[in-house]
Amino acid sequence: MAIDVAPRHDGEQSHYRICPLCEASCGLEIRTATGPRGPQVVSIRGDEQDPFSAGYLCPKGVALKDLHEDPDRLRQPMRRLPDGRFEPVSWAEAFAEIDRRLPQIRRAFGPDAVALSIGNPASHKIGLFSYFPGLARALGTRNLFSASTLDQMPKQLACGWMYGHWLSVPVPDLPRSDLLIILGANPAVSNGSLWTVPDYRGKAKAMRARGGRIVVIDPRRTETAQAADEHHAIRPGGDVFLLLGMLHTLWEEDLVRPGRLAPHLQGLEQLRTIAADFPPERCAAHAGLPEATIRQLARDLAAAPRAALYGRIGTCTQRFGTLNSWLIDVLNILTGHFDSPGGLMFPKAAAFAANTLGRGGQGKGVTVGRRHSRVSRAPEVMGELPMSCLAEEIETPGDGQIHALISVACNPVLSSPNGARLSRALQGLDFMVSLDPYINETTRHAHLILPPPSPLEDWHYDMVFAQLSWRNHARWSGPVLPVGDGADSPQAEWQTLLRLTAIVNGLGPDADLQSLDDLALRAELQRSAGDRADELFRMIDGQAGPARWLDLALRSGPYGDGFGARPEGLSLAKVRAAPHGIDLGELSPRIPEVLRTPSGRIELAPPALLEELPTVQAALQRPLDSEWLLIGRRETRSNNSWMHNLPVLAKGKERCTLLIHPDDAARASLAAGQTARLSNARGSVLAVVELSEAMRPGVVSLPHGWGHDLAGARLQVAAQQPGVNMNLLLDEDDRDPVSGTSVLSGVPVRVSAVESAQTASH
Ligand SMILES: Nc1nc2c(c(=O)[nH]1)N[C@H]1C(S)=C(S)[C@@H](COP(=O)(O)OP(=O)(O)OC[C@H]3O[C@@H](n4cnc5c(=O)[nH]c(N)nc54)[C@H](O)[C@@H]3O)O[C@H]1N2
Ligand SMILES: Nc1nc2c(c(=O)[nH]1)N[C@H]1C(S)=C(S)[C@@H](COP(=O)(O)OP(=O)(O)OC[C@H]3O[C@@H](n4cnc5c(=O)[nH]c(N)nc54)[C@H](O)[C@@H]3O)O[C@H]1N2
Ligand code: SF4
Ligand SMILES: [Mo]
Repeated sequence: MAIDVAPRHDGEQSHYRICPLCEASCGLEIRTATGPRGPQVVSIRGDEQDPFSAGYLCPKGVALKDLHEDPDRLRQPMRRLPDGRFEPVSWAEAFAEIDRRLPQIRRAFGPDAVALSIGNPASHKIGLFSYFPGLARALGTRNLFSASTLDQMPKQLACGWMYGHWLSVPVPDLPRSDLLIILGANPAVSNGSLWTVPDYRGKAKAMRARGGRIVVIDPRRTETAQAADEHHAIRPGGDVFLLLGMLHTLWEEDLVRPGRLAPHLQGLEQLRTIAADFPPERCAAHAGLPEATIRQLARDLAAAPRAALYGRIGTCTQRFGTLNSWLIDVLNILTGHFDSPGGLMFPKAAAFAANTLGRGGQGKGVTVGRRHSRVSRAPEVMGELPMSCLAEEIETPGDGQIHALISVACNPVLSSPNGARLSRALQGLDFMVSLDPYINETTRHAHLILPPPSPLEDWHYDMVFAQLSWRNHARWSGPVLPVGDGADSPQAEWQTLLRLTAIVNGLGPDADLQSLDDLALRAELQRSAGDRADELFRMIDGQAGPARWLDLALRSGPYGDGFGARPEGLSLAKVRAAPHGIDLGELSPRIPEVLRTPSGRIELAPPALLEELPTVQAALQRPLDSEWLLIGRRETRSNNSWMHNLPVLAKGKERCTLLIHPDDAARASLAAGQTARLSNARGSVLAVVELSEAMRPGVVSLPHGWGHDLAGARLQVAAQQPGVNMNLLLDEDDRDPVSGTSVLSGVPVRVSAVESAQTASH
């Protein structure tokens, strides 16, 4: 069965495609018609018949057409010339050059000399997500970096320690909840994160209409808070104090009721000891919330019949990010709101979920710190080093120094702290290859850029987000438009990755990808199916590439047909035959089966986290910063750093503005529309002031992912309204040391008015 081939186009046709732009993973109906220039997109709307997203979409979904048609989007490999301009080259030339340069660097300096970095879109692309690990293994480098350490690593680490696998992340069961407390997330705009929940707004509205309550704890009264019952403006970075104060209250007021989970818990008594040290009256000032609020939140959580406390990126990208992620789950567990309807629950994905494989109930757990970064000695977590260590690892001479980089779907010059330093470091590399559709702030440093097909030319199945979904489902997306078949047309990214893997393995630039792919699949079958390997190999559907792995994962997964053992079960063919997807029902309890910890229990008191508590005690002794604290924000028509070039999203008023409370603005003699300077020891940026009563006094907000005025990028639309890069104010050494995740929020800054002669750029 041909998988990578788009359907024929005669007249107007509907296609069903999962939107790959954010975690909500909405099902879209995309209509195409054949015009003089071949098939074109006529309309994009939400697929009403999708059982998972039921017709929802946001403006970014519509922008898939702009992305497809964007003249700046690369369709061919590009090579950087000595003067910094790029010229198109053929795939054959590009790979030949890589074959000439990359293995030579590895021979000269060893495997750590080639670094790999991978960014957010990879988790939305099956071709990248499933073939990237092969390249990482072939390189054998310790220098592996990803956007996880700018984002969710604290959550994955806390879950790894507590439940035994990195992707056993529980999500709120909103449809059956009476109370949802949201800490440091804005799903009304972000559409959810580590919680795949298309149309959060609609679901929240329905929940409140049946008497449920939503409480938001956030330094800004966000769009989510405005549509909630209660908002508490926490001090940035205050979450660990709030959560420990709540833990104290639960024990002090005898509200600990883990219920059914009691026999599955390890370390309960240790929590009681910890809690004793953090009475709410001690925590209040540092949390920036009244003592009574801390106590009330704990009581409300304990009293609600069905409730969930959910925390996201605002709680992760902090000094105590991993402690926060751990405490959030602990509070749910202690109040009986875990693994039960209406609380935090574990999804059960149809494919690729490690927590559905094997016997279950017990496992190896997770390990960290098997290696350390060379310069800062940061421990490896999930096989990765902190993204904020990349620049120093390139710059610092000595054994293990990075000389070359393969960057895949990431833009760390804008997305990580101190991008200016990173930019200089990248420019000094001997060799850099980027897999990316744009010449942007990061890829402008690459010697070669290898572009993907557009999402409309590619097929997809969610490997990651089905494991984080509000409801279980299996959905397939076919390609909507044909990818050109010329030698220089975009090629599937799994092929690009496999070609790079072959080059690293010494097989040269022309290896036969089909036989390499066959070999890898056979090896896996040999491992998992033993004697039946040959038979299963013949049964597997999908020609080559990720489709075959998907068929294998579906059929051997928890709903699978077991290669004939359960004929009614799922297979690739069955999922493909359901254009709107297959509903697999609401979430159901999974403890103990989901656990993979060595003890076979939920580990409530991971030792490495307990070791952090003295640092929290010390922080409580320190006076609070008197400076302004800078936080970020997300905006519906934007997505991290890379969608500002799409006209349908870019139009309208300037969005990279500095939000400031009117009282604060008056204190600093700032008026709306005026330019303010934000500065600290790290740097200084200028931004236009926007007054907002929604800000907690003393806190200002700038969105991230802006600053598109750097020379050499090719983003014509984005350059017209470049905005400023707030990450120039962040310190790359400021991390949660447990997870390696950068502190991206609550950063001290000075704010002052700028003389009118200066313009709003840095
Ligand atoms: N201050 C501050 N900084 C932040 C955050 C914050 O909240 N505040 N958020 C952080 C978070 S949560 C994240 S996830 C990171 C994101 O960090 P990154 O992943 O580094 O940033 P993105 O802006 O998502 O960049 C994605 C890159 O992938 C490319 N791309 C898009 N589609 C494809 C594709 O199909 N194939 C390939 N090969 N490339 C593609 C884009 O052109 C772009 O270069 O940023 C982080 N940075
Ligand atoms: N439109 C849009 N959608 C997106 C993205 C985007 O860039 N634009 N990015 C996608 C990505 S990569 C991700 S990871 C998700 C993230 O999804 P969310 O986690 O929902 O991210 P944010 O909208 O940044 O919400 C974080 C909230 O934390 C608050 N906050 C900041 N500091 C603190 C603090 O110290 N404590 C507390 N309690 N709150 C704090 C901020 O004010 C903000 O409202 O969104 C995804 N969806
Ligand atoms: S919310 Fe918007 S960007 Fe996210 S998946 Fe849905 S349509 Fe795409
Ligand atoms: Mo993210």
